[in-house]
Amino acid sequence: MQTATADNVAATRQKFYDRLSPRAMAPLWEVLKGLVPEQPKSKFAAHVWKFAEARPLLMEAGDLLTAEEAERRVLVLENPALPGGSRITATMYAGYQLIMPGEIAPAHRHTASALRMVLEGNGGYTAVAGEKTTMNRGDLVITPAMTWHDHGQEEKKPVIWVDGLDLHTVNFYEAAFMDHFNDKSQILSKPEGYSESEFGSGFAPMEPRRPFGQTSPIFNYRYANARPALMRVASAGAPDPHLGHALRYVNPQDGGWAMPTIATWLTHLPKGFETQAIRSTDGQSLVVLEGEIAFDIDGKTFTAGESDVACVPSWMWKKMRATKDTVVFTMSDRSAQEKLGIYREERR
Ligand code: 1HN
Repeated sequence: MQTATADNVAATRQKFYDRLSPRAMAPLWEVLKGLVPEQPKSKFAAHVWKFAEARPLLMEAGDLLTAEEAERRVLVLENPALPGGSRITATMYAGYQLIMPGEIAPAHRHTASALRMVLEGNGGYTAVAGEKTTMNRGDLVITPAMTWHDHGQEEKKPVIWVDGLDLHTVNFYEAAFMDHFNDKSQILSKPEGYSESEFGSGFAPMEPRRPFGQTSPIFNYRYANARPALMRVASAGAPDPHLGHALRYVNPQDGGWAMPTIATWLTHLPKGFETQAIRSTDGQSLVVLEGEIAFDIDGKTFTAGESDVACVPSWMWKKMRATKDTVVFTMSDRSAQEKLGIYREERR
């Protein structure tokens, strides 16, 4: 009898809902719990992409089509929980990109901001906003929103890097624009190293200028500077129990993150060091530059070696153990979350 009554109630409510939907309305109480979870439960999976598997496939792609045909010849790192989504985490796109000798990836610009973590530089270059920079392993090269950029290689070896873009954030806001330049390469207006000299050597222009808005005016954070800095800092004290020895890339104009939507930092873990468990609301992607790491992500284990890429979705407990002296680059949506006031972390 009671069940019949419950069925009755359900049927009555459903009839009511059926009158709402043609009018583009819905009852909040049926969906509230899903809309406002008690804590984050990521739809994405932790994963590691092995460079040893990716590189031969990338070289095969090099035979299949030119960089010009492809516009960008990239193997997208797809989170295995969302095939076809072109996402590594909830908000970020990442991929391994290849430029073959003599190629140019033609100049374009878009609202999404990009970064490149260089794996094989070999004399290749990126040009951003009228300035060229030569790429070497470990360099962090930034393409601020809406700046012209093209890549090329005039030497005889391939160039490979990891791309990271905030494009799912931009697309979420339905705010994306893109333009193609009327030539393969943009016009260079500054000598190589100009931005680094003007903004990144303890100097700034006399008249304050923010050429890229909230994004750093330095667009190549060279590993040749970053690595010795990290190692010197590491040599002078014990690693942080949760972070290891970590330094973040800064915008010299305000001391904040180098990019408004993508936080970037470099971590050194000495061989044998294991971090304590930490979880945070940002979706992280890590590129191992040196050594090897054993990850424990929410109880699952993964290992990542040189040039491998790992992703750690939001709010999963993370521990890292260095099986060799290790340097890791991390990119995440933390800087965007901090600006929105929603970033949180917890440490054990
Ligand atoms: C892009 O502009 C690049 O410039 C790489 O190298 C990957 C993925 C989606 C949209 C634009 C690049 C990209 C991209």
